Amino acid sequence: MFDFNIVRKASSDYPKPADFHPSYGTAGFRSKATLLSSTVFRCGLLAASRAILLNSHTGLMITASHNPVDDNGVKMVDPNGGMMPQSFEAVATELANCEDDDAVVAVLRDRVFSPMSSGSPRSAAGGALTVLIGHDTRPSAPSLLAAALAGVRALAVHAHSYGCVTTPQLHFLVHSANQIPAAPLPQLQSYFDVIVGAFLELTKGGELEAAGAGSNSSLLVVDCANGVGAEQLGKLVPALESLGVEMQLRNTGRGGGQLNYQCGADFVQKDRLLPTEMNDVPVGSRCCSVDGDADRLVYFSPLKGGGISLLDGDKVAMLAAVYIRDVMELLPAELLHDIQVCCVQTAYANGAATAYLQNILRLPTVCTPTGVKYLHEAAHNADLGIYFESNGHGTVLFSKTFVERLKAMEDHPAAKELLLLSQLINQTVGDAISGILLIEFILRRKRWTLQDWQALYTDLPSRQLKLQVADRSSITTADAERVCITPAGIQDAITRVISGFTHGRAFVRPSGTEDAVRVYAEAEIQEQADELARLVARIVYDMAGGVGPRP
Ligand code: G16
Repeated sequence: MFDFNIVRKASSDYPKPADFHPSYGTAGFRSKATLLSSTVFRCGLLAASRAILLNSHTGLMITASHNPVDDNGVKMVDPNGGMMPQSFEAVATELANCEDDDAVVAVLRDRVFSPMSSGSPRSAAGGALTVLIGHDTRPSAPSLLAAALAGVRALAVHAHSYGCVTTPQLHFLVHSANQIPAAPLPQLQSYFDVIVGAFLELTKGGELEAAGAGSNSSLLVVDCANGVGAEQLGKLVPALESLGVEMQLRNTGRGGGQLNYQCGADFVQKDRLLPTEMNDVPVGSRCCSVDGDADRLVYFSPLKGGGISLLDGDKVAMLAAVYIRDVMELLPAELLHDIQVCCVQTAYANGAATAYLQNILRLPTVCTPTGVKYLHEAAHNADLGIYFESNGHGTVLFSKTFVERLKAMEDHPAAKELLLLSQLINQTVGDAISGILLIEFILRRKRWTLQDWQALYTDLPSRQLKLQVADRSSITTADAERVCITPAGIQDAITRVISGFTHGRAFVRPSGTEDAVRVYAEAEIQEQADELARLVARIVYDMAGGVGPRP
């Protein structure tokens, strides 16, 4: 049985900075790294508590993903490899905001343990329960890792650090660790064994041709955002070579480049610019960018005269959907009886992507608020749930029922192919490594170039902006963030502006990872999308107390 006095004492080494009020956001806690020791310590306590209460291993990833290098954060992983349930977020915020050690103990005892354990928490007898921890490449990682370890150990739970791993690798490892009771913790290699193993099985036989024609068709240039992806992606080189793909890594962090600075999936998707250190990449080449913790992926191709042709998360979703539809058409009808396929998007999904899904692919679509935690849950409601945010975050989930049916017909080539896909595609969370293998496989299977893929549909021109306001929580939204509720009157003002633009659409929402309000606009031509975004940003600035220059 653990001892709350030990918790109280350990907590005193990690006092919360005065005037720091962290809140659980889109993907956990995120802030300037210098403020985060107490938060990470307390997340260690929380991860250990959930391990005890659920009698399972849990996980904790120290990362601020796409944010600047001086930020850091924590993502909490539940035993199934998914994110911590939303019902626990309020108590996480409460714990992170406790002003002193007694309050930490009180929240832990009364709010974390009591409601779930009917007053008597299970002990970590035998010490087998473990919190699996990973971190990205930020300089603040070692000190925050120490805080996390202290938090976990204060509850007499084991902690195991995997060191620098990607967020999806940590999710995968937590899921694996819980598959066989009392088995040793999985090695990182097991991740590659499953994902690369499925890729090699899918691509064996050598009948897949290099994607399209052209001297660069075998080359894939990967922008690693100077993040944790670089080292892990390097391990894919032999597998991709077997498919005739020469993978070149850029922005690996080894040349002194800064994490996420003018590179990475967020930069490429939002600014639609070529990442730094890639000016020599030939026009038309197949390129992709991952983010700082390698859970997002976007593809692109450098254009003549500058700029890029972007294939964002929407395009990845459509590629996956088209391919999976093709394979499913080969399956016997009885296997597909009652099988529900669904595609989950957010308000950021380009209008043309949604139209393609609904009118051409005729797939049911669901729109959720931003954040993988919402999309993942919605995708789980289908037997085959395809979800990708436009920013490149997403995956394809296969239900147990569907996998069981596929297994029962494994001799059928299409069933076998889908089964292998369910292993190649990380089932716990969006994964850039698994995504690259999936896309490279599909492009070759369909003998498509990036241009063929891009031609599935033409994006409506869009623009994203962000601005700072005095208090971003003054902006609240409804209807999957498509309607702004407060400040009072703001939606009417936005609607009035939109009505002046052909195919105009726009919305605003507070970011859950940065101190910013995000603005999205799309319209018939690029200049109009730019102008609509600017006008909507101006409304936010005027009605929500904008900070800095007026847009
Ligand atoms: C996180 C979430 C994503 C979300 C993104 C942006 O990504 O995991 O689901 O789309 O934040 O969130 P916001 O617009 O609220 O800042 P990441 O890659 O930073 O962990």
